[in-house]
Amino acid sequence: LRVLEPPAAVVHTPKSDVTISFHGYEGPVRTNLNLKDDRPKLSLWNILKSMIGKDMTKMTLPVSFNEPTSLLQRVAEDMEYSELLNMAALCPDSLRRLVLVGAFAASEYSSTLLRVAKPFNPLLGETFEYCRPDLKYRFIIEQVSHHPPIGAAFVESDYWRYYGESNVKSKFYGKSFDIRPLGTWYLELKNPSGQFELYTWKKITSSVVGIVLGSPTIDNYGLMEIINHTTGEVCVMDFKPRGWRGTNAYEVKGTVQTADDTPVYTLVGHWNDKLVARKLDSNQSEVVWQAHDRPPRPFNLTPFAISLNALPDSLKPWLAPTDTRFRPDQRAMELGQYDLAATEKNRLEEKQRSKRKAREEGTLAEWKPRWFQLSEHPVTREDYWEFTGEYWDIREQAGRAHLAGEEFRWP
Ligand code: CLR
Repeated sequence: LRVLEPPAAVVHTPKSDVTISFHGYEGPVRTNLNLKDDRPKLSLWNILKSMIGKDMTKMTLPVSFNEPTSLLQRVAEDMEYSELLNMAALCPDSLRRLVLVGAFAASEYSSTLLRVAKPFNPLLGETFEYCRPDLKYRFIIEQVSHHPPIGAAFVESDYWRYYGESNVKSKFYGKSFDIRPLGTWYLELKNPSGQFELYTWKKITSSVVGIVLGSPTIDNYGLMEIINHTTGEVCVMDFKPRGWRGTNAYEVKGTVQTADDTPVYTLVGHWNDKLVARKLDSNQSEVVWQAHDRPPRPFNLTPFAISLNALPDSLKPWLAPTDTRFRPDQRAMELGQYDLAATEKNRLEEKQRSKRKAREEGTLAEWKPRWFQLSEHPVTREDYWEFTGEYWDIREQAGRAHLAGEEFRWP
């Protein structure tokens, strides 16, 4: 087996309009938290057993079951292996591109390992942006609906755009707590001939299992189908449920096939470790994705996840006031101040409730998403949240005004 190195050519020249909004991200990337994870060890089953049949939005849990991330940031975690998309964009063979895109879609699950904790629920209109000048992409997500909770995201780079909605249905069955994502994810990839191709897929089920036995862990299972709408080629991956005694834990078995269903590659491995692509006619195989190391971190966060909530002074002038990084409850949690986190969380949720009531009573203007609008997707014809593109321009104005000592109000 040989491990695939990202080709040097990935170091491309970014378009100026992409670079412009990297302001504030000049500093080093944060990869650790100075925090002793001394949450009280409570039995999950004792807390949950009265909540069978409920969904996550109807459960009130002690804050010690939270982790210092938000659901918006959990979506940003999808970008940890964005290099796979750069590699796909440079690959002249469409089926191999699909291997790499499939590996990217599966890589999104590696960070869920050992993360039995609840991310903070975003407030309506909460946003989260994340830019990586070194990796040349920028990410933006907005909480566009509260009931049901929906986050609309848009990521762009020179060679690809990735967008979709995070909208999950959850239910506690007693034995397991299942989270079923509903939205479609879209990838527009510029291939080496300069043509944009559209790929789509839906996420599989995430589940907390082992609750009754007192050893809760995360499983991910289901069939994932990644379609290249431009060529009709498909990558199908089967994420096996952990199974009795964990025999099939983390297992992924997939194939990449032509538009007339002829398998050309197999893509197999484990979502917590690596994926190997094998070309069927030549029997050659290679590791296409390898999970990053997981050094011990508070809350079992990945170093990448820890980078998301960092708030260096250089970044403050550029951020929207709605950015997750400004949430006091989540910040308190990150600093290990769990009581403060709990009271602040209640305060914010109360405030949101009274606003919602005022809107229902007509004393407060109806709320509309600020950076996304509901549209019909030109290819799939499904409803989707279209990014208006405005966010980065306003951010630029805000940051410049701020540095010039002028007043600026985010619209
Ligand atoms: C899965 C990938 C999706 C986005 C997404 C949304 C909700 C997340 C889920 C992911 C992973 C599992 C998750 C869930 C919300 C709650 C659940 C974090 C990231 C945890 C494990 C539930 C813990 C509940 C107990 C502590 C009670 O694109």
